[in-house]
Amino acid sequence: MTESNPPNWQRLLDSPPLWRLDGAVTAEAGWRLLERLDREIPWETPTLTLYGRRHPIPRSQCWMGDAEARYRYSGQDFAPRPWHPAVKELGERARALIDQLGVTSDVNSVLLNRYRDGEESMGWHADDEPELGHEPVVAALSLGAERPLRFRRRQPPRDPFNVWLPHASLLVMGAGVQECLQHALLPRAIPGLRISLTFRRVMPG
Ligand SMILES: O=C(O)CCC(=O)C(=O)O
Repeated sequence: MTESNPPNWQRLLDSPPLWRLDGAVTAEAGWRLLERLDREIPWETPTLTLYGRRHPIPRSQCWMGDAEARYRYSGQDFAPRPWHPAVKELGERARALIDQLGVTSDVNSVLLNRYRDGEESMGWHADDEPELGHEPVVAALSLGAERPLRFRRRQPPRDPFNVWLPHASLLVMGAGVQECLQHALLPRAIPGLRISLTFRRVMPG
């Protein structure tokens, strides 16, 4: 952690900046939220076309946010679902926490991802869609099973590394992360449900 960081935030990478805060919500509140979101979110499993064949994504997800926060992801257009009250509250909490870092995070939307077990995953990508604007800040709240988010540089040397995401932690990917790095949640023999909420700002089109 560098001196300029508020207490409790861990600075995991200097450039581009990556921070993690453990206990962004209490563990107990986090377990209740995990169970509630699992039950109440309208989870979907869209299909992707890869080499001309359609495949369901290996997880389920839900795009949620302000009405104007339309998002294109992997070639598909997602209109946001209206905020679930618990998710809205978490977004406000995430925003207040990110403010402590002195970075701008005008959150207006969130991608929720649900991984039923370690076999479910998300492949290499960067959150660099044009509607996220220049150097977006993306913050991921993790609930449930602790899994590593793997990062690598876009250019050689790739220098891959893991960031473990404990239950109730908040990872903040600051300015430049999406331009310099890719990330993935790779399959891993780790049992248990995990839900992540990746808060972001989509520029109204
Ligand atoms: O589940 C995670 O922590 C990763 C989610 C992610 O990479 C994304 O929403 O872009």
